[in-house]
Amino acid sequence: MTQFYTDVMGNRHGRAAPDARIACLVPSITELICDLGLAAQLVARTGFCIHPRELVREVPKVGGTKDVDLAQLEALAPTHVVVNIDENTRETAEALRASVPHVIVTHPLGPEDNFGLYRLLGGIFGRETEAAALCARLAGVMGGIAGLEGRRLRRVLYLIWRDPWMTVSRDTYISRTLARFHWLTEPATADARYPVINLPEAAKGVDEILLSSEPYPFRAKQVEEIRALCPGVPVRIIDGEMTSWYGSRAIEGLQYLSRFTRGEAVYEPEPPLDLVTGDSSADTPRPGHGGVVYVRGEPVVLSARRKGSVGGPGGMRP
Ligand code: B12
Repeated sequence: MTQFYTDVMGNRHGRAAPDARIACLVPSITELICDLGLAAQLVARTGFCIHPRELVREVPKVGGTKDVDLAQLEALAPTHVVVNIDENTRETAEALRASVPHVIVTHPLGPEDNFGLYRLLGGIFGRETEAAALCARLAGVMGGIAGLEGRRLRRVLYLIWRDPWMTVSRDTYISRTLARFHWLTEPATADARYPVINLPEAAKGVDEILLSSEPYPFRAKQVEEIRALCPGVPVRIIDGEMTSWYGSRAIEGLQYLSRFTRGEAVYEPEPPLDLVTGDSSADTPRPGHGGVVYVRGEPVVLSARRKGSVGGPGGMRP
């Protein structure tokens, strides 16, 4: 009997042939595909699909998550393309349906949805063992945070963009992930999944403002700017890959948040990506660790070498 795997749109996908050609337009899922042992079958990715660096380096890039070069992608003849409702546009998915046999649609909305994501891709591409191993690791980490029930509720404003200031609504992966640690994002209700806000207004009454390191590359300069706009509210940079990358990174992400929500985690900024193409640092070697780290939101200079790189977004186009 043929087995089918159903994606979030209700599309059924059979078991792929061993030589399936996979394109992935979702950065965090590209990493998952590699962690499932499928890197050799990846024929296309976006410029923002940067992990695992060594494995994706050789995979052709077909634009950004929102501006996919369809002609370039189709020329690579994928049999399967993985998209996500938040990351990609409906137009991209619909256009691809005309030429690609399988468009796999994803939309994880909380850490628990990673189990289904691992099983969906593991099932379609014959990597059940690898998917089961990831599920076991995730279950272990989620079991570890289940005992935080006594924790005090903390109200946070999580900023993802500047000019205009944007945040996340409660039904997003980021918000639901933070909620696992009893951190509730404000505002409690919003008319968009990623609402534009009036910053000083939205910060009223929150315990802390979190600046996500992506998609806007918030750095020390913006910490100062926001402290001035919202006096008295603590401001801290948080590693956006740890809060918004569903897929295999979610396991590390939950561990990071366990530490971060206890005030222990450090965010060490890397050189930012080019905001338009993701290109500038995706394939170029990054400087080693060292430089500036953030300890409880405060920049701490570890070495003089990167001191100058932290003050501003240098070369980026927000
Ligand atoms: C909100 C936001 C996010 C959110 C949500 C996802 C998203 N990308 O929209 C979060 C914080 C999770 C996020 C993460 C990332 N983001 Co972002 N993000 C934004 C932001 C600030 C606003 C976009 C927005 O308004 N989205 C909400 C609206 C458009 O989407 P929507 O209402 O949900 O509507 C869409 C869906 O409903 C979808 N849809 C509806 N029905 C269906 C059906 C199907 C089948 C599908 C597929 C889609 C679909 O189509 C609609 C139109 O896109 C923009 C910058 C900006 N100011 O525009 C960057 C931006 C989109 N992000 C970007 C990037 C690169 C990322 C990251 C890769 C991080 C990074 N390196 O910067 C990550 C990836 C995370 C991952 N898991 O892999 C880039 C894309 C660049 C490009 N040229 O393509 C932008 C433009 C920022 C930039 N650098 O300029 N991001």
